[in-house]
Amino acid sequence: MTRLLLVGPPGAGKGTQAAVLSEKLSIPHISTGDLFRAHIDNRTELGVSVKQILDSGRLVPDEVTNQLVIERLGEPDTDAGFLLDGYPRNVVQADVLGKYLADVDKKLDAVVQLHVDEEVVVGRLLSRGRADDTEDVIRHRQGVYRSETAPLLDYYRDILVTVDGVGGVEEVTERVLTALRAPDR
Ligand code: B4P
Repeated sequence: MTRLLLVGPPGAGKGTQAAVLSEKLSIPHISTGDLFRAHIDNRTELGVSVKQILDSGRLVPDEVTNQLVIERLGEPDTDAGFLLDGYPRNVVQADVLGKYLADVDKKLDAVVQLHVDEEVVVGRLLSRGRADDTEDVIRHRQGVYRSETAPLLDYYRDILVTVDGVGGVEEVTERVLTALRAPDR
């Protein structure tokens, strides 16, 4: 059983790596970004309320995000483990996750940081072209990452595994798997 978090700036390749890793490790991939975008596409009440937030690159309020994730973690497929991608994104969310896991007598195995320099991720996102991939919004999301999410690297320092996220997709996946298997971890 493997319980993992994937952390990195927007465009680091979290979604890309999570899709491959969840298949290789046979654990569900839970992406808060994907959950929000599915609500937006289906025009649910939640989707309507978060669309502007995603389009502007701000974070969705913690209560909304926490509830969505905790509900998802309550589904039976997570008994096999899980790979959380894009959550937690700040220390408040990390505290809520930690409390939830402690209540159900579970703990995280590792937090994988995909390390990619800001100029590289900005270039990647500009060529992806999602609705929230305009240069201003991308720069704003990088700022949110630095102020809100980067403190998690220290928060999780005891189980943090840092991997270079620059290179081909398969190459990066191999680096993550090798780092997770390292005996001194
Ligand atoms: P996310 O969906 O998490 O999106 P992201 O951080 O922009 O992208 P990611 O790092 O997954 O990059 P990807 O693999 O796609 O968040 C979107 C928004 O949702 C947030 O701004 C926020 O509003 C909201 N949100 C999400 N979670 C939240 C939370 N917990 N709390 C509050 N709000 C939340 O890769 C990017 C590009 O790079 C792709 O084009 C890809 O093809 C390319 N790429 C990937 N790997 C590559 C490689 N090795 N080499 C070259 N290109 C590569």
